[in-house]
Amino acid sequence: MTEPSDVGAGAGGGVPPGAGGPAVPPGAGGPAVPPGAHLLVCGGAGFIGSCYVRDVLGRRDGTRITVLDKLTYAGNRANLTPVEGDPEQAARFAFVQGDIADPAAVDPLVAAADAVVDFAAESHVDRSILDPSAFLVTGVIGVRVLLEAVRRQTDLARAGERHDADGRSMGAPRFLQVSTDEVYGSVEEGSSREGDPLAPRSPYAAAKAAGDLLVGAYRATHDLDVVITRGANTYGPYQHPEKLIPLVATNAIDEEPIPLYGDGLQRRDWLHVADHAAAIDLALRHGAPGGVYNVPGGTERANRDVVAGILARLGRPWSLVRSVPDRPGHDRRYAMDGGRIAALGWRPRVLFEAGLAATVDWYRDNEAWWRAVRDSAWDAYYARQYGDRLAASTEAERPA
Ligand code: NAD
Ligand code: TDX
Repeated sequence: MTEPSDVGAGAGGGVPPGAGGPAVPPGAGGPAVPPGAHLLVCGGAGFIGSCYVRDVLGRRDGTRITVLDKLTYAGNRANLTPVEGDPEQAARFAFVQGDIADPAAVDPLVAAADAVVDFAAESHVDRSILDPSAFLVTGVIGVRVLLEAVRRQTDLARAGERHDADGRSMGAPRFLQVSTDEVYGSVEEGSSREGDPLAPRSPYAAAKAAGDLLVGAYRATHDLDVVITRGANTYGPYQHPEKLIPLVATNAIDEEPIPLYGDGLQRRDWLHVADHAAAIDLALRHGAPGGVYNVPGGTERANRDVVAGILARLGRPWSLVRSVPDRPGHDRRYAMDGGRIAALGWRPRVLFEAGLAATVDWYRDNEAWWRAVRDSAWDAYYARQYGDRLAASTEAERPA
């Protein structure tokens, strides 16, 4: 049965069940994407994508992964070193540097894949405020290029003309778009459900919402086998130091000022990266065709309290924290209902306080990783984003 929170049928409507896709609804049989499948993982050298690749290949269930990644400032081959340094995993892994907005790069890779998981995006809200161009190229044109490739392969499969390199028949590829809680906009109270209207408020969130709408359009128009996940604020090892938790940890290690936007009472729902990756994999394999799945962390915290927790772990004083002018259009709160992903059998496993402590320890123990990321381009970004703000900063009020 369809549900109002599925994509592709207009506001609030249901979606007819997929006619040609290989996917089955949860509980109705085997997984839509079985172990041993060949996955194309776009954006797999980034923070969440690389965790997904490490975790899925680490299961050693025969799954093969090809990563397509442009290696923007946020993409980092070092995030995949654990995979490439393990001969058994390396044999099931391939890396292609390329752009999801480039059909010449995308088409042959989608042709060889059983499923496509799209993590590729420009992912930092502050950078989208400075310059949204790349957000739109990747988030709109790039998603369209992927969907067009999936559409062509779906047409071939429906005609019985899709084959692998050994001539074996292949079904239509499933496409999973990794989206975000930010598409719902700021949620003053309660929690967003999958069927709620999209109300993005930053250029980043608007680009992500546009991607979601395109996925829905290709579902409605071409009956593609698509799934969307909308994850909460994610944290853990290998996150680029531009984001709040690693920024605070790395600045605190160096005893540098820590910029806290506005009053620091904005609230985020924190989700450990391993839990996020597990939810994406579950939705890929067992999600309903056309299904949308919120992935909440279940751990709502004010920014100020998160910062205090990091400082306590590192034994650094609150006096490092500076209240800086607020982010324009700053969303006050995100919160999502997670009933649908829970019904598939997912629960977050990492408790926030334990996950935060382990993450801070990882940054303390892996300085070489983040110091290499903080190159001259980082210095230029940091000066542009924080120079004037820190100059105008005031003492930040301590949490109670
Ligand atoms: P990230 O910035 O760490 O990684 C993005 C990756 O995509 C990088 O490896 C980058 O090189 C690659 N990329 C960017 N543009 C590309 C293009 N045009 N073609 C190919 N590769 C390209 O981001 P992340 O935090 O790992 O986020 C991954 C996905 O999850 C994004 O779609 C993001 O919107 C979504 N998301 C992130 C969070 C979060 O808190 N970080 C929460 C919910 C959803
Ligand atoms: O220097 C800072 N000071 C500060 O107070 C930074 C970088 C952030 N903040 C605040 C802004 C937010 O309220 O901390 C909160 C978290 O900020 P980010 O780490 O930039 O994340 P956010 O804007 O909430 O978006 C994140 O979660 C949803 C990811 O970056 C997105 O990719 C994801 O979709």
